[in-house]
Amino acid sequence: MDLNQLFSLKGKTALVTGGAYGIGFAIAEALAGAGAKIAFNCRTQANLDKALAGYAAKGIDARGYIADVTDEEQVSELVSRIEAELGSVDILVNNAGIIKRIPMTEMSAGEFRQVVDIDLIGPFICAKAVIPGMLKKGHGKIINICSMMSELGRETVSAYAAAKGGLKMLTRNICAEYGEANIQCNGIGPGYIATPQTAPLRERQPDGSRHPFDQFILSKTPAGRWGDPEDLMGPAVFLASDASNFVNGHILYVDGGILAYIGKQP
Ligand code: NAP
Ligand code: GCO
Repeated sequence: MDLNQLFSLKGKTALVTGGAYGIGFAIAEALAGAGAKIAFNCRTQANLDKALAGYAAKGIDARGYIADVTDEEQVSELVSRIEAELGSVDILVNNAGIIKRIPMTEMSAGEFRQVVDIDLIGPFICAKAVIPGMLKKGHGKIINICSMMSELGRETVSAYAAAKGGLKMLTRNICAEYGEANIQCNGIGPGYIATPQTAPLRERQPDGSRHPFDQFILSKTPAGRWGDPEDLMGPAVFLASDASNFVNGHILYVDGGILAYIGKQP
């Protein structure tokens, strides 16, 4: 077996939702490095333009599209445009996501619904849009970006945890429903990663000290550091490649050991 071939994505078309920056951008860069053609979407032209410049600076000819993952029509149009320009989607990374950190009793149902719409229903809509093409081709890879909150609760993130817990089970259900068609659906569960989404949790205090949550996470992470988006590049290539053809319904946690650790004694 040629190991290089096993991990190669040459000739494959990948769609990374929310690939304008953060984890999505790093995963798209990794898939491009393994040979895939890259498509990504986000909601604003400004982020799209900035991302295209970022990809170009890395020598990646990514195609960017404005599409909201919660809008079935926009996603259907997105997938059709990718098919016309790059070929049908072989690899879908459901990465687009938001979080709202609000105590449950202060969170409106609308705010809860918005998080679930983007973080859980969006991945459903995108998977539903690409699976027909994967069935025609006789293969496909779907990677859902889950979270520590797929396993653990924490104060103020009820909607996010509910959505990410649901995304873990959606991953398993797509595996159950389409495994026989040679479609593998797995999840990546990042730990605490330094991106714009977690920037508020890492802000330096007025006295220059670390944010209390920053200190907390360091005490809960055996690796003793926050993750970088780059830490997710290898796991993403693995789950997008033939190297994982018998891995299905699995959530691969890339968390520096958080889920295995009770936490450093104060
Ligand atoms: P981020 O920096 O906030 O980036 C989120 C991306 O999603 C942006 O490109 C954003 O672009 C896009 N997006 C948001 N809502 C969208 C929508 N409705 N339709 C299309 N695109 C949308 O977040 P991140 O930290 O990179 O996280 C990426 C994923 O990893 C999320 O699912 C997050 O829950 C998950 N995750 C993050 C961490 C972490 O510690 N950072 C850990 C575990 C899991 P626009 O705003 O321009 O649309
Ligand atoms: C939070 C963080 C986390 C991370 C990630 C952990 O407020 O607790 O934003 O939710 O984003 O999901 O895996």
